[in-house]
Amino acid sequence: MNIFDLSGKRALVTGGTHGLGMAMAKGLARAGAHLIINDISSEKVESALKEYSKDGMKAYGRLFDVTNDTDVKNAIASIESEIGPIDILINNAGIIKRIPMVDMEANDFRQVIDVDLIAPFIVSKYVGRQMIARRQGKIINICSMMSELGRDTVSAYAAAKGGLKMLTKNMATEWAKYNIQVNGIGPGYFATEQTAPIRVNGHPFNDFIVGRTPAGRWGNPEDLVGTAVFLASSASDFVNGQIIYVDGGILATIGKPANEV
Ligand code: NAP
Ligand code: GCO
Repeated sequence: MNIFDLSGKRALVTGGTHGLGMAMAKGLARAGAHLIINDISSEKVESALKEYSKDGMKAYGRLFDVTNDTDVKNAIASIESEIGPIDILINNAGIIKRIPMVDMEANDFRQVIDVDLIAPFIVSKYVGRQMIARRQGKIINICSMMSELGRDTVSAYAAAKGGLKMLTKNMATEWAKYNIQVNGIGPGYFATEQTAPIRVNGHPFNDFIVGRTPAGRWGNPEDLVGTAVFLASSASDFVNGQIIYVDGGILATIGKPANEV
């Protein structure tokens, strides 16, 4: 019996058209799941669907803004009626704004909180109602190092990801009794579009992160697949309210001086 088998399961991945979302979605598909991929850009949904089908993966595309309550409510209802029950939800969609707090406009702060914290609440609410009725489900919230650590210029992001960690624990508290497992993944620093501006060769942050990470490298999106499949499968049926950090050891260490070998 393969407790990591996801055959016949349907997985909704928000922001699943590229980056970490696509890598985790492909991992779930390789374990047998059918995919529903969301984004706000129709071009990105179309090109992502071509890539999934090229890899022989069954994927449906759904265009909706995860921050728009009515959009989400209608999208979940149409997915459940046209495609089928959602067994797995990955709240992956996210944005970041790197602005010193003293220079940050309240609306910029609000926008980050909207996408990175309020949207996981909204999407989980409508998917959760169906999972509660079916007495089963898996929800995975994509947290961050900023769920635990602060960093210059990312105040809104840290506030959102810190909040998402606690939302994950509270969702587990409310829904575990319905056989719904809610957990989080906290990626370290991964090579995606989101980190491209700080991952430039010679950029001080790039060298800092490579030195600050005991593994001595940036994460590859595929490094998240094992943890995503574990938290989406029956292998984690008694795991609830946990944040699994996949960070190459960043949170395990105080780090070392740059010139120390
Ligand atoms: P990314 O490449 O920027 O992907 C983010 C995805 O979210 C994109 O598909 C984006 O769509 C989508 N999105 C943004 N706003 C949306 C909205 N309102 N409605 C629907 N979709 C929306 O970022 P990533 O690096 O893959 O990150 C994915 C998740 O992991 C994020 O939550 C991020 O905070 C988290 N994370 C990333 C890292 C890292 O090192 N990369 C580390 C820790 C945590 P568009 O492209 O169309 O805007
Ligand atoms: C940043 C990065 C981080 C990563 C990630 C770390 O500017 O510090 O973008 O926020 O995306 O969240 O775990």
